[in-house]
Amino acid sequence: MDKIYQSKEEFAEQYRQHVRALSGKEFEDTSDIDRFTALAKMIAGDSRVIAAQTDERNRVEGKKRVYYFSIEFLIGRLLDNYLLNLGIRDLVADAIADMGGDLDEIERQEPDPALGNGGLGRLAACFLDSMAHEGIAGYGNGMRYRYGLFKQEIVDGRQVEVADEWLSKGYPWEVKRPDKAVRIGFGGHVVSHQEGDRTVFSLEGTQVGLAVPYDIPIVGYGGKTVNKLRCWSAEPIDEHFDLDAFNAGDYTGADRDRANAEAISAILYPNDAGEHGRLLRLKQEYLFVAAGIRTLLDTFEREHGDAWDELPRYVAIHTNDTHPAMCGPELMRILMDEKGLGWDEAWNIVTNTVSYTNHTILPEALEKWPISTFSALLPRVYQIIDEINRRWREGFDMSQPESAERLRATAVLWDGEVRMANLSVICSHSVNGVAKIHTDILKASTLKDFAALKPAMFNNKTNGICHRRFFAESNPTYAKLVSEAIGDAWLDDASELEKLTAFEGDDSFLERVGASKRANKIRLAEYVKRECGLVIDPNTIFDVQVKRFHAYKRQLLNIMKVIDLYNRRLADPNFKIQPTTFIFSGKAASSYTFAKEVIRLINGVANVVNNDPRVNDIMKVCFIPNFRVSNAQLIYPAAEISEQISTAGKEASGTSNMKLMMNGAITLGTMDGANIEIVDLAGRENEAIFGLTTPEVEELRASGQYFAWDIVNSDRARLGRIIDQFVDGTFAGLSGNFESIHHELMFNNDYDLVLKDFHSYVDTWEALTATYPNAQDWNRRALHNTAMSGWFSSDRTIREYRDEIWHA
Ligand code: NBG
Repeated sequence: MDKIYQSKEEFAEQYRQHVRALSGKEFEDTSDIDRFTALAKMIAGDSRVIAAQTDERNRVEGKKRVYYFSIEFLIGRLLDNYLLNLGIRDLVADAIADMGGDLDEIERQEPDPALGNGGLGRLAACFLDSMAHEGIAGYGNGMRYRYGLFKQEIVDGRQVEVADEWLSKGYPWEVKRPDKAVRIGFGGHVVSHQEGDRTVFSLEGTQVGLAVPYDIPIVGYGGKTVNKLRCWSAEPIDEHFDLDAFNAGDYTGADRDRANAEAISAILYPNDAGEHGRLLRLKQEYLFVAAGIRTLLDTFEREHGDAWDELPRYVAIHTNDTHPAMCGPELMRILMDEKGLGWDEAWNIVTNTVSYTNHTILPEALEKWPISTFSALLPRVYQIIDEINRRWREGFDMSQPESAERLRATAVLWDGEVRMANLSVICSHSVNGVAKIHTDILKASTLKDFAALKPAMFNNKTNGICHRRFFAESNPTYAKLVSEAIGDAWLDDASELEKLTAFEGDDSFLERVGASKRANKIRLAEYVKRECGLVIDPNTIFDVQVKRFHAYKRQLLNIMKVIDLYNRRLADPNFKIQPTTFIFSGKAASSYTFAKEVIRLINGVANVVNNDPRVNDIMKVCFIPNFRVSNAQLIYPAAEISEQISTAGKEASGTSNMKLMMNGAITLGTMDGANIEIVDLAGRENEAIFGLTTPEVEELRASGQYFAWDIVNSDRARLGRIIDQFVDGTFAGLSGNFESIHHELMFNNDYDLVLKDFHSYVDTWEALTATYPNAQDWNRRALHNTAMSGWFSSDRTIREYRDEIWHA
């Protein structure tokens, strides 16, 4: 690797200069935040030099450019990651130590931009890293929200949402590019005129706003490729500051235009947000799509002139879920209305350029917009969608018995709504799911009619994770051990990790694996002490479930297990529980009442269990507030049990399962999402699998023979007790009982089959934890999981996208 700094002296001299230029002070007199800002700006500057070289190389080689459109990018902190990717982390740490500073402390100053909700946004960020590592000319195209996902505080056990001011201290990685701003029109009406035999459409009377880009460098491991993430911010077109209003004391009125325009990029939508503010969401979707499409066409035109037929050869547009679904129609609009192409020619280009990843089968998450809203906001785009829909229907073979149903299922416009998933499929040449089972379900059910019509376009790309961030960077003690054993080629090529299997019989190595886990548990315990004032014991098993809160993810099942263990221990002091700390973390969408109640329940149970001297040396419940990339990186390395307990068939893939596996946790999970592939790779004997399978869930639901009351009545002693405790005051100390949870299970007939899987889950947990005292064997399974986890590197996933979808 060519390094940008050859010695720590060289680095230190430059760094001192940067600190001076930025703060006007000597390094010794600056605060850590000044030190961070100067260092990040310096590395960002260095990265931009490499970015320019990358651009030049791409241009000379005529590389295909991949534009990854995603309304979320959860990039996390960048400094440590970039130092690692540039191969200078140790050099910089040493140099700063010599200067009397502390790199870790400096790194902690970095804001953790919450520009995403969960797995989907983090996946997009892992993909950026891997595209840069693989030398792909890959560009992220997203939104720059002024307020990211809310900060979660816990008050009386409840989730309270607080605005996340991640930009308040500035963000040194980004550069604003006002020269690259794009005008975006909303509203207005479509007019047409004839040019020869061509009807030309245009918009009149639109309200125009500006999309202004901020670029963040994406530094690939090896330091050869630096790509770019471009995030768009909304601004008014010109300053309409009303001085008269201001002078009359109407300060808000004076700046109304700015406030209205900026509202579009003010907040990130939580993913279950429901109806409110939906118009704004649609504006966001159009803004980043239209701005991104404009930019990529400008670049193409600079390099290839008006050879539009060549677009699919030089450009791939990937749509991450349905939020960028307007990529197809918007590209049609520009090719036809501005570049003068006919429909068929433009359509051919669009469908060979655009591809789509589906991330969920949950019907409530498949976006739909009322036609009335959509057509008023985006009349020309709507008109094109209408024509796409018309042609789709026209081309339909109606002769088959299933044709009518198939047309209903695949139409873009139906029942007064625009169906974004169908639009995404129809505009694409490739549709992929994110784990084997998920793709199978898409083909067999969610998108089965498309799969019947166009089987070849469906393919699977099992998700992956950036192993450099989530292993090398997050778990330095374990990473060091691994590199001592097998060298450090695994940073570049995660499949190298498999060489660790040679150490599964090496007792002293296994002991060191255990020691590194212990060090990580101590590190997490210190964080928990600092953040929540709770003391947790690193000698206990760390049992971890960290992810968004959602009914199907069944955090409820997990906490019911804790209640059950607690009850049984109180009833019988000889009942043996392997001492365990039950760790939860995650946010619930602000409008998702049930998920928020589960958070409150977990904290209610924690309040009882943690304060009960009869049990609190063997069990503790710990809810870590405000789950985000930065604290996730402390949690995964400390985990010993990875809870992946969704109702089978519901979790498209999951990615925390992969991160936890790589860090040596054993999966306690259902046969769902990528858990299935974890089992395939590491062997069922090295995980703990329980519960109904997807076909069993489907069969049970279809049978109409599932009765929650029967299950509870068949086990009054344990299940019945827990159900009663939701409402009898046992856990009500912080903020009351949990009627809605009781109601969901008993009167809503337990949609997520929590009761059904309860015994199998608790039994499997008990069997798994009973093996914990045999530390060597536990460590062996942990090591085996790490060794087999290399396939889950997002480098592998991205190579599959590159070869099989983007052909880049
Ligand atoms: C989520 C799925 C996860 C999956 C991630 C990334 C959405 C809509 N879907 O199972 O629930 O791991 O996407 O693919 O956020």
